[in-house]
Amino acid sequence: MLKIYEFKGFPNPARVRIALAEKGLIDKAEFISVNLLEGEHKKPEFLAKNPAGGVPVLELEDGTTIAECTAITEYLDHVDGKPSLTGQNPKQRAVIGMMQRRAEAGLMDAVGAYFHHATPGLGPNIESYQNKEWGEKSRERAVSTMRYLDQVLSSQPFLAGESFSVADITAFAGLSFADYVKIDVPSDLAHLRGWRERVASRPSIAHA
Ligand code: GTS
Repeated sequence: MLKIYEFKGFPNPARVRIALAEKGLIDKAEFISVNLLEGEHKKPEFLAKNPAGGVPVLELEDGTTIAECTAITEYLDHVDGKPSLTGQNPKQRAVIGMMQRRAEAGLMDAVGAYFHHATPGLGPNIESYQNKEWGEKSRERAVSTMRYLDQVLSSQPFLAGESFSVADITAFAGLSFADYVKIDVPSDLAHLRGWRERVASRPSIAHA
């Protein structure tokens, strides 16, 4: 059994739930809730699993703990020897890795910085340092990344080319996070909106 420490409904755990569903592994996973609002992720027991104090974390049967959605997805994608989300040859792997990182830094992490710095975030007990200016700057970065992704999608169906990949998972979860914090997708970004509808219709998204 794969143990996944997470908090259901939150954007980074959603990335791993989608990857699990894409790989047909949802039934092989046991989900263990770590209540972020009550600060469970800051307790020593959890910090021993992920010193960064964040979810999700994958724990393997031998006790190995793997944090970071990209690393978890890499593991899940290769466990059956048939990678479908992270690329099958050097060029695909490189392009997917590049687009994944652009979506992660420019959208998911930027929306996260807005949430933690320019809104109440996880509440006063968890948000011990807030920098509103950085939060607002990060909001701008998120919107400019939406514009960039729209441009990429003007000439190809998915962020890394012809096939759905982990880059699409990251961007999709990033847009859900943006919805939650009320950062709108600008109405003129038709390619991004069309892509979002296509991705939303994948069965794996229902597991997010
Ligand atoms: N880069 C990490 C990954 O890929 O897993 C991000 C992990 C992360 O920031 N998780 C958030 C968290 O645990 C949860 S989410 O709201 O982003 O989904 N945050 C705890 C905190 O104290 O900020």
